[in-house]
Amino acid sequence: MAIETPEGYAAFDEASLIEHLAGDAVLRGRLGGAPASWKVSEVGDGNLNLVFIVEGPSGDVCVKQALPYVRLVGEGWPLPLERAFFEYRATTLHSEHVPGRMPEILHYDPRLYAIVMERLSPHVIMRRGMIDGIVYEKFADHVTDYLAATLFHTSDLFMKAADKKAAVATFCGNTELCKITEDLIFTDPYVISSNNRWTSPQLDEDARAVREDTELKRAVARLKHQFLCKSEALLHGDMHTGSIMITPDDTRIIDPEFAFFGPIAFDVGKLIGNLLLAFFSQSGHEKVAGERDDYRAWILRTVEEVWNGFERKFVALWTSRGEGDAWPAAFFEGEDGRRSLELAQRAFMRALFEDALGFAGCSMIRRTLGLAHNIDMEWIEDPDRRAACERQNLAMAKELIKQAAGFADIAAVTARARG
Ligand code: SR1
Ligand code: MG
Repeated sequence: MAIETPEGYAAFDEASLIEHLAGDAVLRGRLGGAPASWKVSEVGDGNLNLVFIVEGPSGDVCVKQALPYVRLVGEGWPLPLERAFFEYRATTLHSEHVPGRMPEILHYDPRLYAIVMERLSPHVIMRRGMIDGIVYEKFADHVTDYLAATLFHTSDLFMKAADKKAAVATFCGNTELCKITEDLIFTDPYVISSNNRWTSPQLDEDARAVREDTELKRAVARLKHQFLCKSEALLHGDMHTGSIMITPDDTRIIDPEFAFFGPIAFDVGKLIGNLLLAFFSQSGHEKVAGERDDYRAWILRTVEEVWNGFERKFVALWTSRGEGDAWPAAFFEGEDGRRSLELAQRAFMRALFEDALGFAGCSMIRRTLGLAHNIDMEWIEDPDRRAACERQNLAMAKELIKQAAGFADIAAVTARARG
C-alpha cells in the first residue's frame, strides 16, 4: 500500500523540480537563463532522502527533499517528512553560532519538505576523500569551531532556562529519527535482529561474542539511557564523516536531520568513532603494505586535535560566556571562585570525555554489525581483508565502551589504536 502523504507533497521529478525553482524569483535569478535549459541530476547517496543538483547558466543550487520512507530500505519503512523541518531549523540555529560552517539555506518549503541550499563545490564527502587518502589539515580546527560553538550556545551553560526549554520543545517532535539511533546504534547490534548484517561468515563469531558480552551490553545500555534522557544541547545528531563536505581549505557540516537536544558527548564521540573506523579501514585500501602509514598517522593526529580542540574551545566559551542558568556566576566570583570553576570544568570535561569514548565505540560497532555500514569498510572488496580491518575496529570499540575510565587522555586512545 502506498504511504499517505500530506496534501501538497509529492516527491520531485526533473520537471516538477524545475517548475518549483522557477516559481521563486530569487532562485530563478540565481540559476539564470530559461528554466528549460537547467540541468538536473539526482545525486543522493545517503540512506534517507532525495538530493538534486540543479545547474543553470548563471549558478547552481542543491535541493534536498525528504521521502516518506527510508530510502535505504524502501516503502516498508515509513519515516516522517518533518525531518526536513528539523534539519532546516537546526542548520539555521547552528549557523547563528558558527557562521560559514554549514551550507547557506536559500529556501525552505514546508509543503514539499524541501530545502534549497547553496551547492558546495568543489567539496566532496569527507568519507570519500579519506578513502582516497586525502589529508585535510584544517579539518580539526574547523570542526571543533562548529562543535564547541553549537554545543555550548545551545546548552544551559549559555541559555536561559525558559529559552532552552522552548528550544527543547521544538525538537522533541523529532522522535522517529531519534528512534532510528536508539535502535540501530544502541540496541540492534547487541541482539538478534533482521536489521543486522556483517561480513559473514568471517565475523559470525565476533558478532555472537558482542551479543553475549553482558558487561558490554550493560555499558551500552547506560549510554542509551544518556541518549534518551540527557537534553543537554542541540546536537547535530548524525555527526560522522558522511555528514561533512570538505576541501583542503573549507569544511561544511551538512545533514542535521537527526537534530535534537541530547548529550553533548554524542556528537563528539560519534565523530571520533568514525575517524577511528576510517583509521582501521586504511590497510584494506593499501596496494602495498605500509603505503598509508603517513595517512594513518594523520588520522590519529586528527583524533587528538578534535578532542583537544573541542575541549579547549568549549571551556574557553564557558569561562568567557557562561551566562546561562546552570553554574550560577555568583558562585564563582573572585580568585577562589575562578579556581572553583576550573575544578568544575575539569570534572565536567572528564565525564564528557569518557562518555564520548563510549559513544565512539557504539558508532564503531553499529557500522560493523548493524544495518547501515560505512563505505570506508564496504569498499574493501576482499571479504577476508575487510573482516580483518573490521575485527580490529570491533576490538577497540569494545575497549572504548567498557574501559573508557581507563584512558587517561586522548593520547592514550590514539596509542591504543596504533597498537
Ligand atoms: C536507516 S538510516 C541509517 C543511518 O543513516 C544515517 O546516516 C544515520 O546514521 C542512520 O542511523
Ligand atoms: Mg545523513
